[in-house]
Amino acid sequence: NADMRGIFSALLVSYNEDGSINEKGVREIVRHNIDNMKVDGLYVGGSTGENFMLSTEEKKRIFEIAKDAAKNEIKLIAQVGSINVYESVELAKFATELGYDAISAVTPFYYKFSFNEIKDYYNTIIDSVDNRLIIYSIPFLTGVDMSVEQFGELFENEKIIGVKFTAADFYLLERLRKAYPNHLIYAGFDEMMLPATVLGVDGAIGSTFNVNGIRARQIFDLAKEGKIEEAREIQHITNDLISAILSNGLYATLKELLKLSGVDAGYCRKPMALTTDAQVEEAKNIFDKYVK
Ligand code: NGF
Repeated sequence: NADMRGIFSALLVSYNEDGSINEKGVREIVRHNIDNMKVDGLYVGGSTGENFMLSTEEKKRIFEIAKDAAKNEIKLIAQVGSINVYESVELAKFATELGYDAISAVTPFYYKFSFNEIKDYYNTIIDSVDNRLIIYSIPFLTGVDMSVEQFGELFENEKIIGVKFTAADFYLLERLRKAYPNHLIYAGFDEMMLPATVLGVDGAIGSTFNVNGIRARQIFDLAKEGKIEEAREIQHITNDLISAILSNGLYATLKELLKLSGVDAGYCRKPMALTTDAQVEEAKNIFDKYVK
């Protein structure tokens, strides 16, 4: 599974003001990530794509557009997780037929599912397709925390090849790295990429790589080479950028920054609000300072 290592942008999706998908915009975001951010791959249908607010048909359409625009130039991961596991299976089959290199699924959320139910969810999804699966663990949004041993139980299924680790628990990250040296671990918090890389992650999946992909790769490569001080300098600039983005509204600001780079990134989808004039103004300042 070494082919899946590297820097993956969590794909932003361009929506029109009425919430419909802006296909031209999505294509431009995909190309910007490939041509200008030089990413190794895209994570399609994640939190960053505002995926959990979409219909099944819309999710499929985004998988299709991303695949078509990426033209086999990079690796593609399709996030198919949903608390409707039947939808997840349908999406897993769809993405696999499109040629996605792997699928991923968020831990089922909202209800307090038992670990055995979570395990059954993952096995049901991946056993329905001839593909590989990456667990999407994001406890601060899902409330689902899993132990080293529970990850091991999921990894007993050979088609479950790794985890996207969006957590600040570096003790757990280190324990996972030691216990499962041959599974893929992706760092999920861009602002903590350097410590995660020092602990040996295989790659990173992040929203801010849509605008900061070049610096993200520098941090990753420098850390792998042991050039920690140089990597830290770039992480400092990156985190100045990320904290400015977070203060101004994460996805809305990323979209404004893309627009300033000439990419038709559109709007967020309800219930997320449309961008205010003040947010647009602040995005210009952020762009001039860190992105231009
Ligand atoms: O946006 C979130 C959740 N997390 C992303 C990333 O882990 C999510 C992270 O890049 C993702 O990959 C996806 O599913 O789309 C952060 O946005 C970033 O580190 C800033 O905090 O809040």
